[in-house]
Amino acid sequence: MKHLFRTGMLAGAVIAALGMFSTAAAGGRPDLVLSGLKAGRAHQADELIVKYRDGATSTDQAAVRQGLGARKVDTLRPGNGKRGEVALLRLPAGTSVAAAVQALANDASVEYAEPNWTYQHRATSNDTYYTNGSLWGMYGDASTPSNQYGSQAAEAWARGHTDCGNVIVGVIDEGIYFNHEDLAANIWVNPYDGADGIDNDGNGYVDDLRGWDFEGDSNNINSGGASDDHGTHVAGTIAGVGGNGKGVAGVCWSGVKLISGKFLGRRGGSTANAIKAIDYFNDLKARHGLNIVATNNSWGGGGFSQALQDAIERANKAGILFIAAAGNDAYDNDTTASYPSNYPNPNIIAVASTTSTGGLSSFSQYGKVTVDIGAPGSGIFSTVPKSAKGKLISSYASYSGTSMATPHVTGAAALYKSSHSGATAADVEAAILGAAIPTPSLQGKVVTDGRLDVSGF
Ligand SMILES: [Ca+2]
Ligand SMILES: [Ca+2]
Ligand SMILES: [Ca+2]
Repeated sequence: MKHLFRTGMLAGAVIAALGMFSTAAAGGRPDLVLSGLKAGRAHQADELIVKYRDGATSTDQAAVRQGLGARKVDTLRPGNGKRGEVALLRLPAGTSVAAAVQALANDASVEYAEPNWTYQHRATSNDTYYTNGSLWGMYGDASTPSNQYGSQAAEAWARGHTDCGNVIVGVIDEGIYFNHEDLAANIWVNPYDGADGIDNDGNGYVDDLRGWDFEGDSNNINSGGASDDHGTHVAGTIAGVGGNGKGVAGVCWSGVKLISGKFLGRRGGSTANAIKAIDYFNDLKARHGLNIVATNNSWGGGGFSQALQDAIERANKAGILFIAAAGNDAYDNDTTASYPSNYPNPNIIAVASTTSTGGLSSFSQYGKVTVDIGAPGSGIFSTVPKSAKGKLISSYASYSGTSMATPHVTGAAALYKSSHSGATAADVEAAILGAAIPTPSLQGKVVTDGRLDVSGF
C-alpha cells in the first residue's frame, strides 16, 4: 500500500489507501511506549518487537525491515496467513528504539512496534542472614503457632485440605532448584516428552522435562545454579512439601505440580522471553489438557508492552490466571503504572505485600484500583539452593517482597481449584478476592481493602 501511494495512483485508490492508513494507525499505544522510553525504563538497546498487521505479506514485512535497516532475530508468535506475525528485530547501530517506534507508528503494515523491555525480580532482600525462622505467612488466628495476619492456610490444612490433587501451576521467574528436598516431589515431570533428544509432543521445545529455560534456550530449568534462588523461593511458598518433618510447607503440601518457565537470568528478563513463557503454558494447557490454573509472576519493570498484554490475554482466553507482584518501590500504581500487574486483563490478580503485624510492607506498591489484595510478603521463609563445595544443596532463607506475597495468592488459587474442580479462572479469582479479610492498613490501598484468607478453601 505504501509502495502504491509513493508511485502514484488514481484518486479513488488514494482515498482507499488513506482510509486503511487511518485504521492502521490505531493499533497499540505508541504514546505509552514513548513515554516509558522517555522515562528511561530499561530495555534492550538494539531490539524492537513488531506486530505486523493482519494480512501483511512477507513482502510488506521485508519492506518494514528494510526501511529500518533491521534484521529479524526471532519469531515470538507466528503469523498464519491471516493473523499478523509478532517478530523480534535487531536495529542497526545508531538507530534508537524510540526513533524506530516513531517511524513505524503510521506504517500500514505494522499494528504496533515497541521495545523489548528488561524486567527484574521483585524481592527486596536476599540476605540469608535476615531470617526470622518462622512461617508466619501460613498461620491463621486459630492455628498453633498463630498469627491473625497470616494467609490462614494452616486452618485449611487443619480441616484436612493439604493436597492440591493434580492442579498445575506455572512459575514464570528464575529457574527452580528442582532437586531441593522440600520441592522435588512437587515438580512436574513431562510425560509427553521424555529425554531422548526429540520433541515428542511437537511443542517446539526438545525434552522440556520440567519446563523450559527461555533465557538460556535450554531444558535445564536450573541453569542458574544457586542464582535460581528467587524462583526456588517462590516455588516453596506455593508448593513446599508439607508434613515431611523438615524445612517449610507451601500453601499446597502435595498433589500440586510446578512447571518452570524460566526467563529471568543474571541480567534480568525480557519482554520477548516473558511472552514465550506465557504462550508455553497456554499451549501446554491446550495441547495436553493440563489442569493449569495460574502462573506466578513475581517480576516487573519496563514500560507498557502491547505484545505482553496480548500474551496475557491469550492466557485469559485459555483460563489461566496471571498472578502478579505489585512492585517494591512503595508508590501508588494508580498514578504510576507498574507492569505487568497494571495491565487491564481480567485474569490478572495484582498483589501487595503485608507484614506479620498487619501493616502494608514499607516497600510495597499499592493501588485502590490497580492492586487487588494484600498477602504476606515481609520476612517469608522458603526454599533456596545453596552452593557448598561446588555442589548445590537444599537450604532455606527469609526474603521480603511483593515477590513473596504473590506466591501465597498463587498457592491459594491452586488450593481452591483442587476442591472446586469445575471452577473457571474467573470463579477462582472471585473466591480469592471475595474471601479477603478487611484490613485497616489496606483500606483504600487495594481493590478489596483486605488481605488473603484461605481458611475456607
Ligand atoms: Ca523427547
Ligand atoms: Ca516438547
Ligand atoms: Ca517440608
